[in-house]
Amino acid sequence: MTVKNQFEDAKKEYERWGINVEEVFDKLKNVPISVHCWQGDDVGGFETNKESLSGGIDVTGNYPGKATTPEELRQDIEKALSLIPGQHRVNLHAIYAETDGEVVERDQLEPKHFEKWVAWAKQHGLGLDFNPTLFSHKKSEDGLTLSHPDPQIRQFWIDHCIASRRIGEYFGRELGTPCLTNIWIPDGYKDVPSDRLTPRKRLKESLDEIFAAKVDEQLNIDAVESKLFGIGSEAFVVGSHEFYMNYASRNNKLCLLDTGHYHPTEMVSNKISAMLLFNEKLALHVSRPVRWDSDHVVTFDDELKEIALEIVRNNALDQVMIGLDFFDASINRVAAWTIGTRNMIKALLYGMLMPNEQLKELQEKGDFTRRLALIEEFKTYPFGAIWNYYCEVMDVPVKEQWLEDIEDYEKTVLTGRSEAIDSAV
Ligand code: RNT
Ligand code: ZN
Repeated sequence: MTVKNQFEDAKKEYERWGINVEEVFDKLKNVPISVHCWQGDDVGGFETNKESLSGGIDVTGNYPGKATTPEELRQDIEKALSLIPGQHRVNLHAIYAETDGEVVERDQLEPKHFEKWVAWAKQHGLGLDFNPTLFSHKKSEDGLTLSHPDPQIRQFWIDHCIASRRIGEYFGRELGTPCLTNIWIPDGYKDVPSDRLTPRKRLKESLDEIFAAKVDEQLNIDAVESKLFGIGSEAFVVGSHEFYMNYASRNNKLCLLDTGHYHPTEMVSNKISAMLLFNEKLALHVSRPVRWDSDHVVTFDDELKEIALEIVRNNALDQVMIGLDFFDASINRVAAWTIGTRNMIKALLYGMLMPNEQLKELQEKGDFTRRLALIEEFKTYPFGAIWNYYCEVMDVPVKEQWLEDIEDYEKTVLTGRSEAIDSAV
């Protein structure tokens, strides 16, 4: 049976529940996922005076073929995007600036340092998102940035964040789609603090200064990302969830929820509806924590499906800006992007193929037996046949066929890269 025949049979089963699969495809095609560039080079970046990764995050593994230049990184992203159905966005960090070998301090970064990224994004019809980088730097060596007691260090990071918002504005203007510029800082303490209020007060003041700089809100959307703990900030993180949730709502900024930044049994899927009632928009970093904020590649697991369901059944596709955030250097990095991004899209499709209206009614009526029964039965509906056909009509490889492309790419492109490094040593 062809992919199409399997699809036709499967479609009938969903149609019995009033689910219009073609309409679902049209909807899904228009959902952009913001694909993080940093999976491609282990959050390295291309700074001339590059420091090693710090800020309480870590990448493990040394799979060969890592991108070491912007050209290689773009080539790898292109490869991954060619295997992912739909039109998406790319999420950059300030450390991915291209300064032609010149040392440009982060507070001095300008739109011109991202011209090549913009030209590339235009060429491929991609939107760009952005992040100031407040880690992997001498001025964040002690794990403090915007909440630092030293006003000069604070100012440096404030200026970097303002410069970043202007770069975001430039992306928005050039690409005709607003850029989400997300601020995440590592600030915190390894051990029990003797004062939690003062650093939080300083962070609040720093953010006020950053957002006081005028940037066109039509072109750049500001977000703030909280965290629970990091490596070296196990006891206290200044920018906690409550801190940013309040800050964002008071200041009309977006709250960004990273799925790895909560207690292990605390689920982001359960937060989405609550956030949407009080905010026009919400941003996500979809990741996969394994025992800690480990940033594993996103898999098609229950929580991913639940997140997708919450977005879909609440008609919130226009309100939730979906971004990914994982970095695994123990497997082929292009495959990591492909697996994680395809899973995110697959989960949205899964959510769209549930009889959501009927399930809501059952709950309202108090019929919890049917609610549970249907949710469980739909888990083995022929979802795979619909997904495969979606990939086919979107002109990307069906099922595991994409692996061949990656294996070929590894042989012809990535392996050559590691050899080049080896022979240089
Ligand atoms: C760190 C945050 C943050 C980073 C990226 C690189 O815990 O999740 O979003 O992963 O900015
Ligand atoms: Zn994140």
